[in-house]
Amino acid sequence: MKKETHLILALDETDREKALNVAEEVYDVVDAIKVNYPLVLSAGIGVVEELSKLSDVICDFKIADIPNTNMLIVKEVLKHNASGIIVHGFMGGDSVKACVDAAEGRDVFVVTEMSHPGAVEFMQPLTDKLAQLAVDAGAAGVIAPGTRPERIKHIRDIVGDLLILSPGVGVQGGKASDAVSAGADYVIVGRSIYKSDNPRKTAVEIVNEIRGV
Ligand code: NUP
Repeated sequence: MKKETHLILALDETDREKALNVAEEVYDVVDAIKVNYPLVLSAGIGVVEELSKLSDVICDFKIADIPNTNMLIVKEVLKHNASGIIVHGFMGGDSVKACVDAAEGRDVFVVTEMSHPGAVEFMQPLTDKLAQLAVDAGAAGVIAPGTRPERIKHIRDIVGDLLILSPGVGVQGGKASDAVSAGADYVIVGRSIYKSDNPRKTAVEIVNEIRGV
């Protein structure tokens, strides 16, 4: 995945045509496009391959199953030309390792602590272990909360030079410059861009904010 603007678009728009229009508008100002279930369930998995013609695509499927099922999911996703995949870590090291092995060099990102308020209930007490698990399993990087920059700093101390991708910027309340200052390599932004009247202008503004750090 390139690292030019440090911005990843979260394309959760469920109208396929609108989603593709937004992607075409902003693909050259983002380093990757992240898709999640909302778009894939509405438009079909083929949308991953379509988007991959414009940009690296990360499949945010938060895989969380036994090793064999994880492996099967990753192999299916790769058939559609995804560059990366997001997995959960709480099933344990063997399940994450199965994803890393099946990814054949493509990027696997492990969620360490989610960006929404409820993540402090069950995830936060385990964040350190999940971050260490990502390192031990050979993941390319982790997902850390853009809504809590102090937690990004903390997670950076554990994961060393692994990539940190931080969602939660914009509508969820996080600030792109704060997340990057705290150690995020990329910020992930969805609604603030794809629901904007001018997605490209909004994306460029976020990129400029990041460049100011
Ligand atoms: O901790 C996380 N928080 C989060 O928002 C992990 C995620 N993968 N996400 C995803 O990032 C979320 O599912 C959505 O696709 C995107 C954020 O979108 P938005 O809040 O910027 O619209």
